[in-house]
This record gives sequence, C-alpha cells and structure tokens, in this order.
Amino acid sequence: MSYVDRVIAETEAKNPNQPEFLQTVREVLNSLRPIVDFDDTYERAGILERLVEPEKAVMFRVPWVDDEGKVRVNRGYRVQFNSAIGPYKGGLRFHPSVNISIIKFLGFEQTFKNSLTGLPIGGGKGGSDFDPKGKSDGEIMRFCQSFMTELYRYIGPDTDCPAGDIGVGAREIGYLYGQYKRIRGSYEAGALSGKGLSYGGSLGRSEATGFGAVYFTDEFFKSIGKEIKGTTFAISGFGNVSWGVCRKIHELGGKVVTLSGPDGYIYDPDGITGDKIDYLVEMRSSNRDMVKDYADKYNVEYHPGEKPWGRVNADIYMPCATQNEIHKEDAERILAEGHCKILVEVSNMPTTQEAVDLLMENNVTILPSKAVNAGGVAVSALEMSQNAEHLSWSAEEVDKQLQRIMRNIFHNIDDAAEFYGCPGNYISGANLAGFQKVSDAMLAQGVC
Ligand code: 2IT
Repeated sequence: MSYVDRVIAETEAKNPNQPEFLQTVREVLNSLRPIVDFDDTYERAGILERLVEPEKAVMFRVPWVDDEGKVRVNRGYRVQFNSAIGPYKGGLRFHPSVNISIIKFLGFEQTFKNSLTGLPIGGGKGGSDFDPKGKSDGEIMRFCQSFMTELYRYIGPDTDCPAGDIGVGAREIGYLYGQYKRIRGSYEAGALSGKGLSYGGSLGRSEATGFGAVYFTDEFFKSIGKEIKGTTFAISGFGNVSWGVCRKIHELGGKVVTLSGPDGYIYDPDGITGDKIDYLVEMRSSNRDMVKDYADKYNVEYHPGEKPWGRVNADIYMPCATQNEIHKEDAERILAEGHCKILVEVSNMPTTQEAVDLLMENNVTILPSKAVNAGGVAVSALEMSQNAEHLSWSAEEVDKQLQRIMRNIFHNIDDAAEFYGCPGNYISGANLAGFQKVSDAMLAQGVC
C-alpha cells in the first residue's frame, strides 16, 4: 500500500464521523502523490500522519443569557492545526451547521492556503454552532463575550490569531476583541484580525477576499488571453465575499448577474452594480438571511429553493456561499447548459469530489478555493504586521500587496502543476505548492 493510501485509510478509521474533514484530506493527500510517493523522506518523518492531526483542538461550553432571560448553551471550538510556518491563523464561523468535522476541514484547508500566501502564518479555525440569525445586538454581544472568556487562553499575537468567517463580521470581532483586551489587561491588537479601523484594523480587509478572488481570476485570464471586461459571472451568496466580488468585477467592466441565499437565487440580467451592491450590506445587516428581498426591491427574477448552477447563461460560475453547494447533479446541469467552462471557487470547498471529477473529465477548468480566496487571510496577515509595528498602511499599499500576493499565487500553483506533471490542474497545483513550504518547515523542525 502506498504511503498516501495508508494515511488516508488510517485517517478514515480514526475519524469515521467527519465527512467534510475526510473529503478534504482525501483530495489533498491524493494530489500529493507526485511528491511523497517518490521520496521516502516524507514517510520516514511521518509528515502526512502529522499533517492530518491537529496540534491542538479545544471544544468548550458557551453559556449566555438571551433577551428573555433564558439561559442558552452553545458549543465553541478552536482547532490549531499546524504551526510549522507561523502562528495559527484562521477564521471563526458562527453557524448552526458548525461541528468538529467542519472546523477540522476548514483548519486543514487553511494550513495549505496560508502557506500559499507566502506569509508566515500557520493554519487554524474555530467557531460555534451559535445561529446569529434573528439575534439582537445585545444577544450577539453577550454570546461573543462568553465565547472569548474561554477562547482567550489559547490565542495571542504570536500564538493564534482568529478572524471572521461566515456569521462573524466587524461587529462580532469588535465584541470579541473588547472582551479579550479586558481579560488580558493589555492591548494586543494582533490577537484578532478583521478589526475596525479605529482600533487596529487594516484598510482593505473587508474587501480583501472578494477583491483577491477577482485579481486571481484576472491573472488566470491573462494566461489564457481573456479579460474580466465584458465577461458575465454567476455567483452565489450575498455576504461579505460576494459583495467584494461584485464591486471588483463591476469596477473592471465585468457583470455579475446572480446572487443566492438559503432561500433561493435571483437573476438580474442588467448586472449587480452601483447602489445594488450597497444593498447587499443592508440585506446582511437585516439578519433575515433572504435573497428574495433583492428581487422584491429591484423587481428581478427570484427562484426559490434553487442555485444558479447550470440555470443561467454565464461565462464564469463563482460559488461564494459555503461548502458543498455544487453537487454531481449541478455539475451535470452545468455541462448540459454547456456555456460555462470555468469554475472559480471562492467559498471554501464549494464543490463535492464527484462534481469536481465530472467537471474536470469534461474539460471545465477549476480554480480551487484555497488559492482563490487566500486574499482574505493574506490581508489579515498584513493587519498582524501593521499591529506588530504599531502603524497602519494606506489603502493603496494594502491593495498593491494584495494584488502582488494573488498574482504570485496563481503563478506558483500554475508552475507546481506543470512541474509535477499535471499542467492546468490547479487543484493539484495548489495542494502541491502549499505542501512544499509546510513540509520543508516540518522536516527542518524535527518530530514535533
Ligand atoms: O477562510 C478564510 O480564509 C477566512 N475565513 C479568513 C481567515 C483570516 O484569518 O482572515
């Protein structure tokens, strides 16, 4: 049995109830064969066995009191996956679907993504099954304070720096930071990123994931002689990432024609532009979590219970919502519709393995999320740097760095795919390029 097959089998046996985690482990390890199956250095050092086991994982009770005075209890998590190249870094997700499998999948992915940025950040992820939908501001604050009252023990500017993810935006980071500062009794701004501009946040962080995804796409387009200008995009989601994507695509002369929410999708053939983009922010802060509101306001098509994949004519599909939203049936519909040949994954692992296989067999190019969405965590790392030097950089400086980082990532994964004999397979290219730096650092540091 090959090294990769053995470690996959052992990981499956050890984590039988963690489907999302096993999905990413299988995908990543299978693509590392060109490195680890031909050089027994990795097996002798137990690199893969160590990579799939988080350095530390904490699960904790988060008790809080709701507006009716009732005691509620949620579950909190922080998984510190890998610190070979830097302090753990990765977001916090507050969503009812959160469980240990989801957090481990995100933390494992984050290790490779963070390596791709070229910045010194390890991988981690955390969150809670807390549902922010319909909660009052006071409830959100009390929840965040309770969450941090346990989490503070494990984080710090040189230990672990959490940030936002689904359900955790500027407001939540503010409440989390306030409580952290109060407990620690010192101003350690670098312990959290995604902070507000008045207390150590970085210009450009809120746009970074969306803008970075478009810069990355633009660099890929250049390599195939295409332009954002005049290109039509179908995207999902309507959160922070979708907002950044809409803004940058519009700025570069492209057009986004769909959005989606848990309730369905909208189709706006004129494009999501101008004040319609601002309206996304309003929709999000309404806490209703419904994309129908957009259709009502702008009088466009609304399709309840559906996603846009294969249902609209667009050049590029860009999932920006959550994991596993493109299944085999969606891939079949995309192929039958026939127009779209490029899938740009923006949300983490939006495509199931079956759908990936089917699309790739039929010559659809997939740009993988761990490369495409790395701009978010990259600017988070720039925020840590600014905090460490007690300075803040101009918006132009941050944007310049973000562009450089995203364009480099594209070339690095493109080169890795080429070098290891799978040209154009950007999924493998990203895993191989991300693995190189992490495994070099692990080898150098001995068994730890
Ligand atoms: O998935 C991600 O990369 C994020 N949610 C951002 C993490 C970060 O530390 O900024």
